Amino acid sequence: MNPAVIILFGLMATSLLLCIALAVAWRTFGRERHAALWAFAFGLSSATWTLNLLDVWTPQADTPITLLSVITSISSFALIALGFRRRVGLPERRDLMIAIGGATILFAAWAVLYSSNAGIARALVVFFCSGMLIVSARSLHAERQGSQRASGGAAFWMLTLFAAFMLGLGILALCTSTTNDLTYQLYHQLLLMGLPTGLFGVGLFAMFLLAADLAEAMRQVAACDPLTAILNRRGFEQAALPLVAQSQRYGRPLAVVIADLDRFKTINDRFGHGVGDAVLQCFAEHVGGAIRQCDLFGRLGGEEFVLVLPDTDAAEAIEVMERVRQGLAAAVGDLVPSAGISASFGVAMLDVRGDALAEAMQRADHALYRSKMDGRDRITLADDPVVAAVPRKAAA
Ligand code: GH3
Ligand code: MG
Ligand code: MG
Repeated sequence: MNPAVIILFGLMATSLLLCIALAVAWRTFGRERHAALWAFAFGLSSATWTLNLLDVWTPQADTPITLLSVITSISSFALIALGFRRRVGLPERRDLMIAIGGATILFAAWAVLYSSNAGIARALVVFFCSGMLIVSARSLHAERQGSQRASGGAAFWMLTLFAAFMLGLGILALCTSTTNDLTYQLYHQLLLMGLPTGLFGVGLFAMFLLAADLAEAMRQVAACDPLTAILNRRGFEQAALPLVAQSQRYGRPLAVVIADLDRFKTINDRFGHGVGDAVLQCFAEHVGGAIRQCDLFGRLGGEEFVLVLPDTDAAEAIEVMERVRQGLAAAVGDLVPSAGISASFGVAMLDVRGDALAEAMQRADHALYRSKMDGRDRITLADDPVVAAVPRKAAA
């Protein structure tokens, strides 16, 4: 059998398998649109190889098959780029892509039908594909710059290399005219070696990105409290580790606060569990609005919350919590009568000489216990009697 047929059949089957794998990933990984776009792209890529296979078998139908394979390969690379842009939430610019893709197809068709130099048609298609790979790589670059979801480092470099390869191939294609010259032979061999490798790489990295995005989403779900949408104990403890390490490394102060709503059971009993839930959400929002972006805030469970305030000494931590305490009734608003809601706080400073977070949290918890014992609605600093015992009634 003709070796070209064997190679093309292998490429057609591989693209089809990637198309099926991406379609399955689309179905099982939450039906993300970019997964569907990538599945379509590899379906079209498989169609391109099938057309090339037909081209080898039926040399008499050369021109229509060439034109069709131009259309499928251009559409396939455009869909890959659209998928990458959509994945990171960039505007798809579909109109622009259709305009550039359509113009490339028209020019390539003109070159195939009317120009004596077939190299122009080849170069146009290869340049378009290279452009789409650059668009895809730029999307990953934007993601690496602007978000925590940066799983695409290797994919970025792979796409960039593939784009550079296609750019070089396009320049080489411009120098080809007949299929007999030496430049064409070189172009063809490089195309056969590089294009399948690159496409296979794109398919593999697309699958990897879908899996990595899913893993990231699962990590976020596992670290998040569903009721208040803030960190849960596990998420908080993980996120606090680097802050604690930094504080100990540079000897900077770090405050740990434990907050507990007072007589919350009574709120549930009097107003119902639904209102209790709403109060918890309001409290989380209220605290979230009072702290800085660099502060960490989580729910330990029930009506108990925890904060880590980096670069904050005890007086500053107490000041922030005092603002939270005093503004609580207004924040909870219409949910429960303002007299019925208050919170107690325990504040502890991390010992930068080697305290573990758990130890600081334990001391903050003891301080909280003292706040409760002393009448609630107050802030207590660990290892120190009441520092800011300002019951609301007295303050008013
Ligand atoms: P104290 O002032 O001593 O802290 O009293 P308390 O009533 O706040 O504390 P206690 O530990 O006796 O009760 C906590 C209540 O919080 C009991 C539980 O039903 C309620 N609770 C725990 N988790 C949730 C929740 O997710 N939603 C609601 N609505 N209530 C919750
Ligand atoms: Mg309580
Ligand atoms: Mg409690």
